[in-house]
Amino acid sequence: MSVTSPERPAETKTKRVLLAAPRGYCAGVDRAVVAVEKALETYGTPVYVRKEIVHNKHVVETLRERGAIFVNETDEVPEGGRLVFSAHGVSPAVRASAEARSLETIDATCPLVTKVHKEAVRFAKDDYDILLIGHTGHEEVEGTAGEAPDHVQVVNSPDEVDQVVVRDPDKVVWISQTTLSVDETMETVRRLRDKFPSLQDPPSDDICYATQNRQVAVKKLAPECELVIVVGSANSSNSVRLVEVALQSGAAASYRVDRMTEIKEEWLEGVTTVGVTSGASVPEILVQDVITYLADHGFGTVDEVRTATEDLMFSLPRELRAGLKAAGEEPKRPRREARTELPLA
Ligand code: 0O3
Ligand code: SF4
Repeated sequence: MSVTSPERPAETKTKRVLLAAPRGYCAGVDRAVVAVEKALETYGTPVYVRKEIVHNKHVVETLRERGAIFVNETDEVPEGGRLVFSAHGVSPAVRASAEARSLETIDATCPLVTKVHKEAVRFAKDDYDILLIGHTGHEEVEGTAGEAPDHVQVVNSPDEVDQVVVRDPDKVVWISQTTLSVDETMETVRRLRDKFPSLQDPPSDDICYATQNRQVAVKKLAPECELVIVVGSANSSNSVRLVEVALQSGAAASYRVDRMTEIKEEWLEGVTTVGVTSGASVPEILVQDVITYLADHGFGTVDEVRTATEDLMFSLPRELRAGLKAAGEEPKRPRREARTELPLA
């Protein structure tokens, strides 16, 4: 005897978005972007910016439209011109060349990057071999290494540890770029310590709070997602790391997009849960565009996955505060982004 069960519609799962929090702008990026905006408002054009103020296409394009002129080096700025140093920091050699051209500089280096510079200076003074974990060619690494070029060597990844040679294995310290993968960095440190048991740790975490918080949030949501979309530019180290973290934490797929228009419809095929986050240099509006796109494609439910709350805010660069005061302006400022944690209904 055969029993036929009545036809039942296939179970339909609700398509949803898990939205990471914290995500997007950190305190150092907020300060740097506001610094350029305020410099333009206070002094008018031209305001030159060395390198991208932060590694985000949209931010750079927007500031360029407002009159900022982005240059690669100080020698592209006319003598006596006004130059903003990017959030990633600069080496003493760059400062010296700006001074030699009598440039009016505004230093938008994130204070947490400056902290790492100071560590490099201090350990070099004590004649340590300094192993800087970071990516060769990244502006932050160039700036930090430039503080003590005779003492610093860059270690790009755990696999590079085998090649590291130091003068005295009992006088070695590691420091790092602020925007690395925490897990990969710890693996590099583990291998370094196997090789140099007396390896000294930096006085405090060099991978900053914002980088860590964004990775923790992605780790939490990724196991539930078939897809994680990370908003951020290709040259943004911390954004690229978020894709890696999502994949390592269980997301079936993860892609980085600069903006909503880069999302491919085929990514959504068979997907029920999409995770969304953004790097520390990414304006919230770009994330909201992604949320709107997903809602238009049936992902109307948005649940926030919050793992930390951030309220850190840095004061504007000293030179700019002085300039604002001289111009009779209040140097205090609101945070640039009034953050919307969830899309407006
Ligand atoms: O260092 P990274 O490439 O991640 O730079 P972003 O994307 O501009 O993010 C801000 C980080 C920063 C300015 C240095 O820590
Ligand atoms: Fe500063 Fe961290 Fe933001 Fe870099 S990611 S600008 S170190 S707060």
